[in-house]
Amino acid sequence: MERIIGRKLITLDEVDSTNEYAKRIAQNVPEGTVVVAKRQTAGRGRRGRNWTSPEGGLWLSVVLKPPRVDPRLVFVGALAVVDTLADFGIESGIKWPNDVWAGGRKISGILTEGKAGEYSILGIGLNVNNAIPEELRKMATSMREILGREVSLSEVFHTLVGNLDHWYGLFLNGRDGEIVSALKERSIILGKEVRIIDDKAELVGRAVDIDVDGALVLETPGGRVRVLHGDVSLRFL
Ligand code: BT5
Repeated sequence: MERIIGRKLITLDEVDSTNEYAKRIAQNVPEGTVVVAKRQTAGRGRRGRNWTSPEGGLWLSVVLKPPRVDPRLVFVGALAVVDTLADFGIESGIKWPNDVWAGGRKISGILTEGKAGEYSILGIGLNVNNAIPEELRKMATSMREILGREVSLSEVFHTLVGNLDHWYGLFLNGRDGEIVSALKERSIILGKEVRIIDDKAELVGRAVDIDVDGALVLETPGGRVRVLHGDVSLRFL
């Protein structure tokens, strides 16, 4: 099958945010265009949070034009990151909905954004050889820190692009069941007590399942509750 992800590559030394750049060009480039930058001056997480993006890490965004807007697109990114880390000998797991953790700390975060009917941007930040700032050391790690040596950023990049192509291919073919079951296998939260936080409410319960729509199923004192991702944050208790 013809590759989609990486058909066109845009490499930058510096940018505000690869997601912002990708949004600016989305309408004029083919699906699968990858924007990658050595450093971001205004890298972003969800809800306007900062994403620290010094040189040495992998900061990229993919322009996608899927036939439907689907919150499960974020899983395509998370699964591709987990496979990439495995290809470099690092065991990792997914903290639903958008984090990848290794050695008990966050090594990667995914940010999907889009305009219905036009494009979706899949942004991925992966700490590779970059330094982790002091204030994040307790909660963040990098491939270099785990392996005890630097790895080739371009090898990591090409491996990730290949893995993204694989999982996006399944997504396009409607194989959501496989995507969600892979996500469950690699999940680090199932069976754990968690707290879900969004603008309006907080919910505490045991994470018992991720259903086929990608929603997290929590067992709470008041019964089972489905949490659709959108904009929620999850903390371990
Ligand atoms: C995320 O948000 O985890 C999504 C991060 C997406 C970053 C990529 S890089 C390429 C593309 N361009 C962008 O501008 N963004 C995407 P969230 O779940 O909201 O987590 C944000 C939190 O992670 C911050 O509040 C920090 O606590 C922490 N953090 C910041 N920088 C980090 C880093 N380099 N490594 C690990 N954790 C970090």
